[in-house]
Amino acid sequence: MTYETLIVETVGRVGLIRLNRPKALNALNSRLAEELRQAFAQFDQDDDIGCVVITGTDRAFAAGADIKEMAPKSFIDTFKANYMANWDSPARSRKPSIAAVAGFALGGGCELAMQCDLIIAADNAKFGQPEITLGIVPGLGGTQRLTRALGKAKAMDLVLTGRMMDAVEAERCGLVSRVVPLDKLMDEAMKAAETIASMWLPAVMTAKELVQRAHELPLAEGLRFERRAFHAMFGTEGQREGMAAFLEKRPPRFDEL
Ligand code: CO8
Repeated sequence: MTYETLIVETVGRVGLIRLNRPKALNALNSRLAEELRQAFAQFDQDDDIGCVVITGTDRAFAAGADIKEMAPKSFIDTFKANYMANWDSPARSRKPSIAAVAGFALGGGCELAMQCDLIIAADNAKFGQPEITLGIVPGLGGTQRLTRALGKAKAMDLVLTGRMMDAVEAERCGLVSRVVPLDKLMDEAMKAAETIASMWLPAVMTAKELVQRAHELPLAEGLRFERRAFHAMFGTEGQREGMAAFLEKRPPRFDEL
């Protein structure tokens, strides 16, 4: 598969996707969304991939959906094509993903990062939902995932004013799991991805699904669902190997299962 808007590679058990439209600050267009769908599908099907990292450049993770592509569209164009309905590859993927964010993560860029399971930010990262300044509203989770992640006060502030917040504020309010110096960003993200990818994949996929459900289910249902998944783990070779390794004081050999 040849990609035009992405650079896609495999590093050990980690799938690495670099957004590659640097002249447009990695603005997300339909081509890029389709290529992301294909890259995620490829990694999802590959048993040797345990985690995916998405990143951009030092200047921009992604400065939003491509305004040049969007500007001429009418309501009927977007409605008939169900525009952006398939721009949710990281959220759909059953494998975990990490957004390694440097520079701008705005609009669709912030929404793409939020679809990933962890955001690791460089100290120059800037997050925001500036759609309101373009006369529109967020369309891919900027009012929904952001509000669940940060709460109403901060989400309203960002969505209604369109202002940007820096990495320190983003970490303080829970959008970002770690902030690191720019020159350490990829090391940190790849190390985290390698750690995740070294675990037993079915347990990792189940853990991701459980945390995702926490946003969707009432607490009692979520707890029941979690307990059932926990019970199911005892029918797996991952549980046998993980616990045997602990008792035998050796590292688990999940890669041999
Ligand atoms: N779309 C298209 N081109 C862009 C975008 C964009 N979102 N952002 C930057 N560019 C282009 C500029 O047009 C410019 O190109 P050119 O050199 O050909 O004029 C180039 O990138 C460099 O940009 P600037 O010269 O503007 O760079 P500055 O450092 O002066 O400013 C900013 C950087 C602040 C990031 C500025 O470019 C900016 O404000 N960009 C737009 C940010 C924005 O409004 N984003 C939200 C877009 S709407 C949206 O995302 C809706 C999401 C819906 C769901 C999406 C699902 C994934």
